Amino acid sequence: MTHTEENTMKYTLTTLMLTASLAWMPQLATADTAGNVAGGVSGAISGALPDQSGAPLPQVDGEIRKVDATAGKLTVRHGPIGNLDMAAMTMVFRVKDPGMLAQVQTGDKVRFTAERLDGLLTITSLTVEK
Ligand SMILES: [Cu+2]
Repeated sequence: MTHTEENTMKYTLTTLMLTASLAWMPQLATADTAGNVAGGVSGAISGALPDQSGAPLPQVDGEIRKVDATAGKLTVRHGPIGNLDMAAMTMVFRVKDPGMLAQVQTGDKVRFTAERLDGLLTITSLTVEK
């Protein structure tokens, strides 16, 4: 066996291994999705608490104070949020859907639902009050 052939063998092996690991990528992606499912399961566990029995999230009244399209965030002056044990205040929320940012302008009155997703307070649905 010449050195060239040996190198070719090594290259082929490396390629095979790479291919094998690449073939695993979709599995990893699935595993990641499974991780989200696991997150949902832990959410379901916390949902077993008496005050979170999977009821629909309460609609919260708010007024848009600032739209930060770059950061994907909204500053909202909001009323009490029962599901988050939060009193009325002005604060920054992440939005679940970036499209929400295009629906609102500073000063708009809105009704929204908010949840803690991945540890971040997130507006999960939003409607503008006309
Ligand atoms: Cu708040």
